[in-house]
Amino acid sequence: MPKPEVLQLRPYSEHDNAELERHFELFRIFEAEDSSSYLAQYGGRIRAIAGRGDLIVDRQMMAAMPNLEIISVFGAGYDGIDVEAASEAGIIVTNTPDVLSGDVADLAVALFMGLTRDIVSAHDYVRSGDWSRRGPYRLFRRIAGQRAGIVGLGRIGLEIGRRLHALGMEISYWSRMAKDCPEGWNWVGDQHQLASESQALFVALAANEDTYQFVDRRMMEALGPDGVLVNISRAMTVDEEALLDSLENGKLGGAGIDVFKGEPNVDPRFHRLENVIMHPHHGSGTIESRKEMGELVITNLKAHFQGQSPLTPVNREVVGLRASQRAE
Ligand code: 8YV
Repeated sequence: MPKPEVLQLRPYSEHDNAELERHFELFRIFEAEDSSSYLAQYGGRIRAIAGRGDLIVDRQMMAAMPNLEIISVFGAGYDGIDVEAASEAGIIVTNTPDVLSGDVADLAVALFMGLTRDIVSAHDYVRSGDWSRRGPYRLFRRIAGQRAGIVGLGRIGLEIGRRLHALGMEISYWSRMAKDCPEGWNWVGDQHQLASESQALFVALAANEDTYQFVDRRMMEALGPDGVLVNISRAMTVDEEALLDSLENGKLGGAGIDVFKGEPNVDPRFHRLENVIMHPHHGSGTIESRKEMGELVITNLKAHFQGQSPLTPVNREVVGLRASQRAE
């Protein structure tokens, strides 16, 4: 049996690359000098894409692959994919949710604790010898009893809340509608009100056109000079210009940031700030998460080509449609 043809947008881990190769005929577009002519040459053969959430697959690109059936995304986020265009063309889109939620939530909490207990500067204080020269370090605010606000209570937001609750924090959240969540968590339907009632705000939104710069200057100022903002979602969910202004002029106390506009290039204004902890978009960056993400990317593709439904579709309706067409 010939292997289904898969367009690979970027290399994966060695293990995942080998697994992909075992099951599919790979077209590694990232090795091509000119991707448009590569697509013009091979687009007609491609039946699937192995991608990543932030890598663009737009309407035009899909049109260059008339036999495309499925886009399998490595990542929970799929903001690079035009899902509407995919659905219109009957193309299934899958992602890798759940397997990384705990690890991303761990990082959110680590960034928060790193900020509130000043881990980076305190570490330098010891290492530089300042401790013996200048005496005891400054005092912090206790974490237990603080009010946490979670913006977006999806899978990752829920895991963040569970961890913060275990630390003794009060949990409130914003989402369009109240969600099924642990008892005692408080739904706040107005994001600005949530910010004004919170001491720490955790952004766990899915990135799409509705959430573009959802966390605005007003929210940052409502959070205030003693408040901290943590973003482990996507840079576009936060107004980065407003964030930098607010951190520079002290209207916002601090920020823990895993995601940046234009990453891996980071606005140099971030480099000069003392009240931030930064991380290189690595919330899912554990061996375990990445392994399970890779497995899920491949399992989704394999299931589809074996005539089954993929495990984690984003546009479920297309899967249903395809299944009913197969049954006819
Ligand atoms: C990246 C992520 O996919 O899951 C997401 O949405 O942003 C990450 O897990 C990962 O960093 C690979 O680049």
